[in-house]
Amino acid sequence: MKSALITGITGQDGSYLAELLLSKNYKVYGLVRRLSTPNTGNIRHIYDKVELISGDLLDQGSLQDAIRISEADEVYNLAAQSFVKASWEQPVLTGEFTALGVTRMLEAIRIVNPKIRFYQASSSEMFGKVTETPQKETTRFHPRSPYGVAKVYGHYITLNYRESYNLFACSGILFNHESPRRGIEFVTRKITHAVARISLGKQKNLELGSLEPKRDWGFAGDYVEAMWLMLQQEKPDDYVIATGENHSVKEFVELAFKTVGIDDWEKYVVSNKSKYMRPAEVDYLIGDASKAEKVLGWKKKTSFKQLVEMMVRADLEREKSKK
Ligand code: NAP
Ligand code: G4F
Repeated sequence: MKSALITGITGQDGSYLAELLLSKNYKVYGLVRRLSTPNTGNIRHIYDKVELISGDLLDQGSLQDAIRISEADEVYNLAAQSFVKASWEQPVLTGEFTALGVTRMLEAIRIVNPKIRFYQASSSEMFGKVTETPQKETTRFHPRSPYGVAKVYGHYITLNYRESYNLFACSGILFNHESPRRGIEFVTRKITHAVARISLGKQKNLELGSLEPKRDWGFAGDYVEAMWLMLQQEKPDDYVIATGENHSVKEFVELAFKTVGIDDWEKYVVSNKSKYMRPAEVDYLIGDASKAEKVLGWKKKTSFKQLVEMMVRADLEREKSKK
């Protein structure tokens, strides 16, 4: 039986990855930071099947302990301060979690067991102000946020430990991926949550920033499969994971309202650009995942339409079941 340690198991991706690894008969450990009120909603359904270890990306010793306790064959480093907008409000903390946290984990692996296979959650945010379309593994990085800069550091330190210490360390450059388990502050979930509430008469309107930015949005459940595949190869490498199509925030809004039978969505949506403006915006992302398709045999399974409908329906169910 293989053993895996997931940092960020309580987040969106961590919960889907834990499900996938359990279905493959792994012993699954999750690193969780101490909170006064535990945040385990995303893993409630598998709570008795995974083992949680207390630790923090800020604390080197706790990472080494987690590796020792789990006797992990594979470590998936998904934990991060992952909300781009917050990275301007807390740039130093974002660097500590999202950049130096990666080095701490790599050091823990190097010291405790350098045979461990390591996955780093890199991001399309690293491409930022894009220099090439579509973006692929060789596209130059031009990050536009403290988060993006921190991810570039995490990406290169992973590559550096692979080259310096011969670690089996892979970096997945994942484009935006969403699901009903997405945090409420991200634009997709903010939209589907509001659309469900508006259709039930619980909310009057939806306030967003700019409706123009375009993202390559996929389904998180499809993307965790790619993470696992990267660690099953003969050689460690880096891969872009994306759907190869992009849509604007406006298109997402339109489709979400359409799912609940509302066509005149404009009357419910307020675009407050100044309130949600980021000091530097990423306008346009679209990925080329042909390397992953060729080498890993990975392909997206869920379309944009299916994703939006799945998220709206899940929010509708949740809202209906609330008193
Ligand atoms: P998420 O839902 O925000 O989850 C982040 C996780 O990190 C949570 O479990 C959180 O724990 C944990 N965490 C944060 N700081 C920590 C610390 N100091 N020590 C230990 N754990 C900590 O993020 P996600 O969407 O699942 O994304 C997973 C990873 O992929 C992240 O690294 C993200 O930056 C990256 N990524 C995401 C996307 C995307 O579109 N989703 C795209 C590219 C890359 P709490 O529950 O305690 O907060
Ligand atoms: O949903 P978002 O906050 O995601 P963003 O910034 O693309 O970051 C996500 O994807 C990255 C991969 O490229 C991950 F690395 C990262 O961890 C995260 O998961 O914003 C998407 C777009 C932005 O252009 C934003 O300015 O939507 C625009 N937007 C417009 N109105 C809004 C809003 N974003 C948010 N969160 N809230 C709004 O009201």
